[in-house]
Amino acid sequence: MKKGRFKYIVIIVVLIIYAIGMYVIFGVSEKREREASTTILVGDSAVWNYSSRDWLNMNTPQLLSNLNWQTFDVYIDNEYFGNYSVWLDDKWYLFDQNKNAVSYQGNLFAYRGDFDMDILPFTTTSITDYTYVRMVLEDHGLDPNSQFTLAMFTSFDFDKDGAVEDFYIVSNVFADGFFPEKYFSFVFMVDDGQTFMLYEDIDTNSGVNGCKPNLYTVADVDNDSRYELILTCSKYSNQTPVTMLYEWENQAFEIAISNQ
Ligand SMILES: [Ca+2]
Ligand SMILES: [Ca+2]
Repeated sequence: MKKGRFKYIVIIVVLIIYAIGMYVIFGVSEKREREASTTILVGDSAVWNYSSRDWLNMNTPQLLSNLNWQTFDVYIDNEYFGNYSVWLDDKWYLFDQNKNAVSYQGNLFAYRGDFDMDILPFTTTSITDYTYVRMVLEDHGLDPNSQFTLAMFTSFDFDKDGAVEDFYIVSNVFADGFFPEKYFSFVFMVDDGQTFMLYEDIDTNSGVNGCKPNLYTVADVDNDSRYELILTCSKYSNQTPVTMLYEWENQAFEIAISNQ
């Protein structure tokens, strides 16, 4: 065989191996994402449908009543609870196979879909190290020694690189016994000393317009092997909490869908 021809064969073989490698790395997860279809219930505040890579807010009585008696995989406070039929009235009610009511307490997250959803169990604890919280407050022109009505922390390996990321949830809304000049709520992630904001709200209004954020669910809701985050923000009154689904895109959090 001539040397030149051999060289071309080697290049072609290398290109084919490269193409297969790229397909395995990117194509498979993209294909899984494209084919994934699911309906998720986030407490009583949001029902979202995902299919053909599009999110839909299921917020009409017609769409919602179609879900009655359908079975969902149900999680309470991020722990698997069981496979139950759901029925919507003033809230989601659960029923077992014999249509016996199943009571629950805590944050409900449920899905039905054509794939097994990866849902990350996590718990939050009180913040002990306020270094990054003070930095964020200062960056926003707020008193770094502010008092809080909420100061929670959790850590998990969000980007699956083998090291945990830290998540901070802080707020001073609905203060009782102290009177902040400005009301604020922040939810942010710290990865390798860098801060990435999910939610920020600052209000000079002395009223009760603010909302208290909560990191609700961490799950790969579109089956592309990367986690998404669901955040709720509760108002002072009995209004439905603002509910947002965040994707991690190009080193930043983006809202994929919200119930508002
Ligand atoms: Ca990580
Ligand atoms: Ca995902």
